[in-house]
Amino acid sequence: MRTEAKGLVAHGVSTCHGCGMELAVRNILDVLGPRTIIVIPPGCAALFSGFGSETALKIAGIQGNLENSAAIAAGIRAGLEMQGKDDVTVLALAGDGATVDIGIQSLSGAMERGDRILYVCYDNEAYMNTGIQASGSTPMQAWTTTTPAKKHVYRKDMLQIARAHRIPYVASASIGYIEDLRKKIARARDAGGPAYVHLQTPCPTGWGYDPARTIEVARLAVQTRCWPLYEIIEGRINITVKVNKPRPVEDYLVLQRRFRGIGAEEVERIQRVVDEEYTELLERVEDE
Ligand SMILES: Cc1ncc(C[n+]2csc(CCOP(=O)(O)OP(=O)(O)O)c2C)c(N)n1
Ligand code: SF4
Ligand SMILES: [Mg+2]
Repeated sequence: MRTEAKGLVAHGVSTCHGCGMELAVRNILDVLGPRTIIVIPPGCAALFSGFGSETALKIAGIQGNLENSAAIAAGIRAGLEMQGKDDVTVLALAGDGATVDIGIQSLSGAMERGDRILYVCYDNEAYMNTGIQASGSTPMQAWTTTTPAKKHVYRKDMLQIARAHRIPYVASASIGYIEDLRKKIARARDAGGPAYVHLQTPCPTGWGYDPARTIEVARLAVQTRCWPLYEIIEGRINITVKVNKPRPVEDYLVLQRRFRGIGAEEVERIQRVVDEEYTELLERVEDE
Protein backbone atom coordinates (compact mmCIF):
# COMPACT_ATOMS: atom_id res chain seq x y z
CA MET A 1 0.00 0.00 0.00
CA ARG A 2 1.33 3.47 -0.82
CA THR A 3 1.05 5.98 1.98
CA GLU A 4 1.60 9.72 1.81
CA ALA A 5 4.64 10.72 3.87
CA LYS A 6 4.06 13.37 6.50
CA GLY A 7 6.27 16.42 6.25
CA LEU A 8 8.29 17.71 3.34
CA VAL A 9 10.23 14.55 2.54
CA ALA A 10 8.71 11.55 0.78
CA HIS A 11 9.10 7.96 1.88
CA GLY A 12 11.68 5.78 0.23
CA VAL A 13 14.81 7.91 0.13
CA SER A 14 17.66 5.65 -0.90
CA THR A 15 20.13 6.56 1.83
CA CYS A 16 21.85 3.68 3.67
CA HIS A 17 20.27 2.14 6.77
CA GLY A 18 21.02 4.28 9.81
CA CYS A 19 22.12 7.31 7.80
CA GLY A 20 22.53 10.26 10.16
CA MET A 21 22.10 12.75 7.33
CA GLU A 22 18.60 11.48 6.50
CA LEU A 23 17.39 12.16 10.03
CA ALA A 24 18.95 15.60 9.84
CA VAL A 25 17.24 16.54 6.58
CA ARG A 26 13.81 15.46 7.82
CA ASN A 27 14.20 17.53 10.99
CA ILE A 28 15.68 20.60 9.34
CA LEU A 29 12.86 20.79 6.78
CA ASP A 30 10.28 20.12 9.48
CA VAL A 31 11.53 23.21 11.34
CA LEU A 32 11.84 25.41 8.25
CA GLY A 33 8.52 24.50 6.64
CA PRO A 34 7.30 24.76 3.05
CA ARG A 35 8.42 28.37 2.42
CA THR A 36 11.94 27.07 1.86
CA ILE A 37 14.05 26.80 -1.29
CA ILE A 38 16.83 24.26 -1.03
CA VAL A 39 20.19 24.10 -2.79
CA ILE A 40 21.93 20.72 -2.74
CA PRO A 41 25.30 19.97 -4.36
CA PRO A 42 26.44 16.50 -5.46
CA GLY A 43 26.97 14.17 -2.50
CA CYS A 44 24.75 11.87 -0.44
CA ALA A 45 22.16 14.62 0.14
CA ALA A 46 21.55 14.59 -3.61
CA LEU A 47 19.62 11.39 -2.95
CA PHE A 48 16.90 13.80 -1.78
CA SER A 49 17.09 15.86 -4.98
CA GLY A 50 16.29 12.61 -6.72
CA PHE A 51 16.89 10.99 -10.07
CA GLY A 52 15.65 12.22 -13.44
CA SER A 53 12.20 13.70 -13.04
CA GLU A 54 11.64 12.27 -9.52
CA THR A 55 12.45 14.00 -6.27
CA ALA A 56 12.00 13.09 -2.61
CA LEU A 57 11.39 16.71 -1.62
CA LYS A 58 8.09 18.57 -1.63
CA ILE A 59 9.70 22.02 -1.84
CA ALA A 60 11.37 23.97 -4.62
CA GLY A 61 15.05 23.27 -5.02
CA ILE A 62 18.03 23.00 -7.27
CA GLN A 63 20.97 20.66 -7.44
CA GLY A 64 24.09 22.69 -8.17
CA ASN A 65 27.77 21.89 -8.34
CA LEU A 66 30.13 20.88 -5.60
CA GLU A 67 31.79 24.29 -5.53
CA ASN A 68 28.93 26.78 -5.69
CA SER A 69 26.08 26.02 -3.24
CA ALA A 70 26.47 29.33 -1.42
CA ALA A 71 26.69 31.30 -4.67
CA ILE A 72 23.48 29.71 -5.98
CA ALA A 73 21.72 30.34 -2.66
CA ALA A 74 22.89 33.96 -2.70
CA GLY A 75 21.54 34.37 -6.24
CA ILE A 76 18.17 32.95 -5.23
CA ARG A 77 18.05 35.38 -2.29
CA ALA A 78 18.83 38.29 -4.62
CA GLY A 79 16.00 37.19 -6.93
CA LEU A 80 13.56 36.95 -4.03
CA GLU A 81 14.56 40.43 -2.89
CA MET A 82 13.89 41.82 -6.35
CA GLN A 83 10.42 40.28 -6.14
CA GLY A 84 9.85 41.72 -2.66
CA LYS A 85 9.50 38.26 -1.09
CA ASP A 86 11.08 38.16 2.33
CA ASP A 87 9.25 35.22 3.92
CA VAL A 88 11.22 32.51 2.12
CA THR A 89 14.19 30.69 3.69
CA VAL A 90 17.02 29.92 1.30
CA LEU A 91 18.78 26.82 2.54
CA ALA A 92 22.07 25.43 1.22
CA LEU A 93 22.55 21.88 2.44
CA ALA A 94 26.03 20.65 1.60
CA GLY A 95 28.42 17.95 2.71
CA ASP A 96 31.80 18.50 4.34
CA GLY A 97 33.74 18.05 1.09
CA ALA A 98 31.39 20.51 -0.63
CA THR A 99 31.87 22.96 2.21
CA VAL A 100 35.25 22.90 3.91
CA ASP A 101 37.19 22.09 0.73
CA ILE A 102 35.57 22.58 -2.65
CA GLY A 103 32.83 25.14 -1.85
CA ILE A 104 34.68 27.23 0.72
CA GLN A 105 35.38 30.05 -1.71
CA SER A 106 31.75 30.74 -2.62
CA LEU A 107 30.69 30.27 1.01
CA SER A 108 33.28 32.77 2.19
CA GLY A 109 32.10 35.27 -0.43
CA ALA A 110 28.45 34.94 0.63
CA MET A 111 29.38 35.35 4.30
CA GLU A 112 31.52 38.39 3.52
CA ARG A 113 28.74 40.04 1.50
CA GLY A 114 26.17 39.37 4.22
CA ASP A 115 23.82 37.40 1.96
CA ARG A 116 20.81 36.19 3.93
CA ILE A 117 21.23 32.45 3.44
CA LEU A 118 21.10 29.54 5.85
CA TYR A 119 24.03 27.25 5.12
CA VAL A 120 24.02 23.83 6.77
CA CYS A 121 27.09 21.64 6.35
CA TYR A 122 26.15 18.05 7.15
CA ASP A 123 29.45 16.55 8.15
CA ASN A 124 29.92 12.81 7.68
CA GLU A 125 33.65 13.51 7.79
CA ALA A 126 34.63 12.32 4.29
CA TYR A 127 33.58 12.37 0.64
CA MET A 128 31.18 9.49 1.19
CA ASN A 129 29.15 9.46 -2.02
CA THR A 130 32.20 8.83 -4.17
CA GLY A 131 33.76 6.14 -1.99
CA ILE A 132 34.97 7.48 1.39
CA GLN A 133 37.80 9.82 0.38
CA ALA A 134 39.31 12.03 3.11
CA SER A 135 38.12 15.65 3.31
CA GLY A 136 39.42 18.62 5.27
CA SER A 137 36.93 17.60 7.95
CA THR A 138 38.08 13.99 8.34
CA PRO A 139 39.38 13.63 11.90
CA MET A 140 42.94 12.75 12.76
CA GLN A 141 43.72 9.01 12.75
CA ALA A 142 40.66 8.08 10.69
CA TRP A 143 40.98 5.55 7.89
CA THR A 144 39.57 6.53 4.50
CA THR A 145 40.32 5.17 1.03
CA THR A 146 42.75 8.07 0.48
CA THR A 147 44.27 7.78 3.97
CA PRO A 148 44.79 4.00 4.12
CA ALA A 149 47.50 4.51 6.76
CA LYS A 150 45.22 6.94 8.69
CA LYS A 151 44.96 10.74 8.49
CA HIS A 152 47.87 12.46 10.21
CA VAL A 153 46.95 16.14 10.08
CA TYR A 154 44.43 18.30 11.93
CA ARG A 155 40.95 18.75 10.52
CA LYS A 156 39.90 22.28 9.56
CA ASP A 157 38.01 24.18 12.25
CA MET A 158 35.18 25.38 10.03
CA LEU A 159 33.28 27.00 12.89
CA GLN A 160 36.17 29.33 13.58
CA ILE A 161 36.53 30.04 9.88
CA ALA A 162 32.83 31.00 9.73
CA ARG A 163 33.14 33.00 12.95
CA ALA A 164 36.01 35.02 11.46
CA HIS A 165 33.53 36.39 8.89
CA ARG A 166 31.57 38.03 11.77
CA ILE A 167 28.23 36.72 10.55
CA PRO A 168 25.23 36.91 12.90
CA TYR A 169 24.89 33.20 13.62
CA VAL A 170 27.26 30.22 13.71
CA ALA A 171 26.59 26.90 15.46
CA SER A 172 27.74 23.33 15.76
CA ALA A 173 25.03 20.70 16.03
CA SER A 174 24.51 16.95 16.26
CA ILE A 175 21.78 14.55 15.30
CA GLY A 176 22.31 12.98 18.74
CA TYR A 177 20.72 16.13 20.23
CA ILE A 178 17.73 16.75 18.02
CA GLU A 179 16.02 19.40 20.17
CA ASP A 180 19.26 21.39 20.30
CA LEU A 181 19.57 21.05 16.51
CA ARG A 182 15.98 22.17 15.90
CA LYS A 183 16.38 25.27 18.09
CA LYS A 184 19.57 26.20 16.26
CA ILE A 185 17.95 25.82 12.84
CA ALA A 186 15.13 28.14 13.94
CA ARG A 187 17.61 30.71 15.28
CA ALA A 188 19.72 30.45 12.14
CA ARG A 189 16.64 31.00 9.96
CA ASP A 190 15.77 34.15 11.92
CA ALA A 191 19.33 35.53 12.14
CA GLY A 192 18.70 38.25 9.55
CA GLY A 193 21.94 37.56 7.67
CA PRO A 194 24.21 34.66 6.77
CA ALA A 195 23.89 31.77 9.20
CA TYR A 196 26.18 28.76 9.28
CA VAL A 197 25.37 25.47 11.04
CA HIS A 198 27.96 22.70 11.12
CA LEU A 199 26.13 19.48 11.83
CA GLN A 200 27.76 16.14 12.56
CA THR A 201 25.87 13.31 10.83
CA PRO A 202 27.44 9.90 11.55
CA CYS A 203 27.66 7.58 8.57
CA PRO A 204 27.58 3.84 9.32
CA THR A 205 28.86 2.98 5.84
CA GLY A 206 31.93 5.20 5.93
CA TRP A 207 32.72 5.01 9.63
CA GLY A 208 32.14 1.26 9.96
CA TYR A 209 29.68 0.75 12.79
CA ASP A 210 26.36 -1.04 13.24
CA PRO A 211 23.65 1.16 11.59
CA ALA A 212 21.43 0.67 14.66
CA ARG A 213 23.96 2.66 16.71
CA THR A 214 23.91 5.99 14.83
CA ILE A 215 22.37 7.99 17.67
CA GLU A 216 24.65 6.36 20.23
CA VAL A 217 27.72 7.23 18.14
CA ALA A 218 26.48 10.82 17.67
CA ARG A 219 25.90 11.23 21.41
CA LEU A 220 29.29 9.74 22.25
CA ALA A 221 30.98 12.27 19.99
CA VAL A 222 29.48 15.00 22.18
CA GLN A 223 29.93 13.19 25.50
CA THR A 224 33.66 12.65 24.81
CA ARG A 225 33.96 16.34 23.79
CA CYS A 226 35.08 15.27 20.31
CA TRP A 227 32.11 17.27 18.97
CA PRO A 228 31.32 20.21 21.31
CA LEU A 229 27.89 21.78 20.88
CA TYR A 230 27.83 25.57 20.93
CA GLU A 231 26.57 28.59 19.07
CA ILE A 232 28.09 31.98 18.33
CA ILE A 233 25.52 34.76 18.23
CA GLU A 234 26.88 38.13 17.09
CA GLY A 235 30.36 36.90 18.07
CA ARG A 236 29.43 35.64 21.56
CA ILE A 237 29.90 31.94 22.30
CA ASN A 238 27.28 29.95 24.17
CA ILE A 239 27.93 26.26 24.94
CA THR A 240 24.50 24.69 24.49
CA VAL A 241 25.24 21.17 25.79
CA LYS A 242 27.69 21.28 28.67
CA VAL A 243 29.76 18.14 29.20
CA ASN A 244 31.13 18.43 32.71
CA LYS A 245 32.24 14.83 33.10
CA PRO A 246 33.53 13.75 29.68
CA ARG A 247 33.87 10.12 28.72
CA PRO A 248 37.31 9.05 27.40
CA VAL A 249 37.65 9.45 23.61
CA GLU A 250 38.33 5.73 23.36
CA ASP A 251 34.63 5.01 24.12
CA TYR A 252 33.76 6.83 20.88
CA LEU A 253 36.64 5.56 18.75
CA VAL A 254 36.25 1.89 19.63
CA LEU A 255 32.79 1.64 18.03
CA GLN A 256 34.12 2.64 14.61
CA ARG A 257 36.08 0.54 12.14
CA ARG A 258 37.79 3.64 10.67
CA PHE A 259 39.80 3.97 13.91
CA ARG A 260 40.61 0.27 14.16
CA GLY A 261 44.29 -0.57 14.57
CA ILE A 262 45.43 2.72 16.06
CA GLY A 263 47.71 2.28 19.05
CA ALA A 264 47.61 3.63 22.60
CA GLU A 265 49.92 6.52 21.63
CA GLU A 266 47.55 7.69 18.90
CA VAL A 267 44.55 7.44 21.22
CA GLU A 268 46.45 9.54 23.77
CA ARG A 269 47.24 12.10 21.07
CA ILE A 270 43.58 12.35 20.08
CA GLN A 271 42.63 12.74 23.76
CA ARG A 272 45.25 15.50 24.13
CA VAL A 273 43.98 17.37 21.07
CA VAL A 274 40.34 17.06 22.20
CA ASP A 275 41.25 18.32 25.69
CA GLU A 276 43.24 21.24 24.28
CA GLU A 277 40.47 22.26 21.91
CA TYR A 278 37.84 22.13 24.64
CA THR A 279 40.04 24.19 26.98
CA GLU A 280 40.48 26.77 24.20
CA LEU A 281 36.70 26.88 23.73
CA LEU A 282 36.14 27.46 27.47
CA GLU A 283 38.82 30.18 27.48
CA ARG A 284 37.11 31.93 24.61
CA VAL A 285 33.81 31.84 26.53
CA GLU A 286 35.53 33.26 29.65
CA ASP A 287 37.30 36.00 27.65
CA GLU A 288 34.01 37.49 26.51
C1 LIG B 1 34.49 19.76 -8.58
C2 LIG B 1 34.00 18.36 -8.35
N1 LIG B 1 34.88 17.44 -7.92
C3 LIG B 1 34.46 16.18 -7.69
C4 LIG B 1 33.16 15.82 -7.90
C5 LIG B 1 32.70 14.39 -7.68
N2 LIG B 1 31.91 14.27 -6.46
C6 LIG B 1 30.56 14.20 -6.50
S1 LIG B 1 29.87 13.99 -5.00
C7 LIG B 1 31.38 13.97 -4.26
C8 LIG B 1 31.48 13.75 -2.78
C9 LIG B 1 31.09 14.94 -1.98
O1 LIG B 1 31.46 14.77 -0.63
P1 LIG B 1 30.70 15.56 0.50
O2 LIG B 1 30.49 16.97 0.09
O3 LIG B 1 31.43 15.35 1.78
O4 LIG B 1 29.26 14.87 0.54
P2 LIG B 1 28.94 13.34 0.92
O5 LIG B 1 29.10 12.56 -0.34
O6 LIG B 1 29.89 12.92 1.97
O7 LIG B 1 27.53 13.38 1.37
C10 LIG B 1 32.41 14.14 -5.19
C11 LIG B 1 33.85 14.15 -4.87
C12 LIG B 1 32.27 16.82 -8.37
N3 LIG B 1 30.97 16.56 -8.56
N4 LIG B 1 32.73 18.08 -8.57
S1 SF4 C 1 27.21 6.74 2.66
FE1 SF4 C 1 26.84 7.57 4.74
S2 SF4 C 1 26.03 9.65 4.45
FE2 SF4 C 1 25.88 8.56 2.48
S3 SF4 C 1 23.79 7.76 2.44
FE3 SF4 C 1 25.12 6.13 3.27
S4 SF4 C 1 25.07 6.42 5.52
FE4 SF4 C 1 24.26 8.30 4.58
MG1 LIG D 1 30.92 14.12 3.39
